[in-house]
Amino acid sequence: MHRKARQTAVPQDSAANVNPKAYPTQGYCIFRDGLDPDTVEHYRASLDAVIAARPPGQRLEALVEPHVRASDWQTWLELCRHPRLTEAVKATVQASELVLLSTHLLVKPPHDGLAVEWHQDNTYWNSVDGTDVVTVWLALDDVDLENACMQVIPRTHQGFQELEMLSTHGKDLLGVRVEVEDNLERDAVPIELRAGQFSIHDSFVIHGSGANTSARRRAGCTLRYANAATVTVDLSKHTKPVYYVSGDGSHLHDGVRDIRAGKTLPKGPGEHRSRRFESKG
Ligand SMILES: O=C(O)CCC(=O)C(=O)O
Repeated sequence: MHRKARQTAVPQDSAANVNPKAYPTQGYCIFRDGLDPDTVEHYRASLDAVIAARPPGQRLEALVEPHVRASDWQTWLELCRHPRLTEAVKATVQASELVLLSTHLLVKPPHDGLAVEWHQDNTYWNSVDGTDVVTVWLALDDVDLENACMQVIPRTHQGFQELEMLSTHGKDLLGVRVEVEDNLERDAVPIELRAGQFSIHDSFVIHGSGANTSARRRAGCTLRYANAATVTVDLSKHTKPVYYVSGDGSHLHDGVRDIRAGKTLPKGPGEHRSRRFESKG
């Protein structure tokens, strides 16, 4: 599974440069004009602090919800409402009402970074009802096939089918996978990015990544957003706070935290009630 590493420069002008207009058909798009270098450096330093503070033995792939769990959670919550990201999501899903559902620092250490088998994201979120849900994959390191960047199989979101999840019984991050035939796997596109660049993918598109056997770390931050006008979130089942990051207030529901531009961040980070990934030692 997954295309193997090759030595390559990050392509700036290739089939992987899908723009937001193509998102509805392709199921993903790329933003080369990402965060500015100072902001990226700021987040790389915050990532180093999160890594240094993690419990002994915790895997780097398991650094979930930094906007709730990190000691500098405000830094990560600011990222969730960073205008470069929220404007890109709005342009991609053609929506002005947005909520932030979750974040994850998905860091693969050199030499033994875990694979993420082919999967769809929507199948994990029983608190979320609707199809307008996307993931921003923000590169904090330069990522390419050599250090096991994410790969996407274009157009597999079409029809919004929920594929069966099978157990992997293997040493991978999720422990589950969907079946992908060879002729489909051949279409996989590596999402090669420089630090600060980002992609956006649909929650139904099939994606994953190989093990990182290279000598380079592979760090990214995923941020999941939903169109608040078309997606409902059951707050009693959602295991972390939901944040309203953009809109005119018409879809700001009770219990959702309002952090639109100009609003003061909440005094506390709220609660994270899931133990998923914690056994990954
Ligand atoms: O980081 C990866 O390789 C996979 C990321 C992923 O599965 C996701 O963002 O949904």
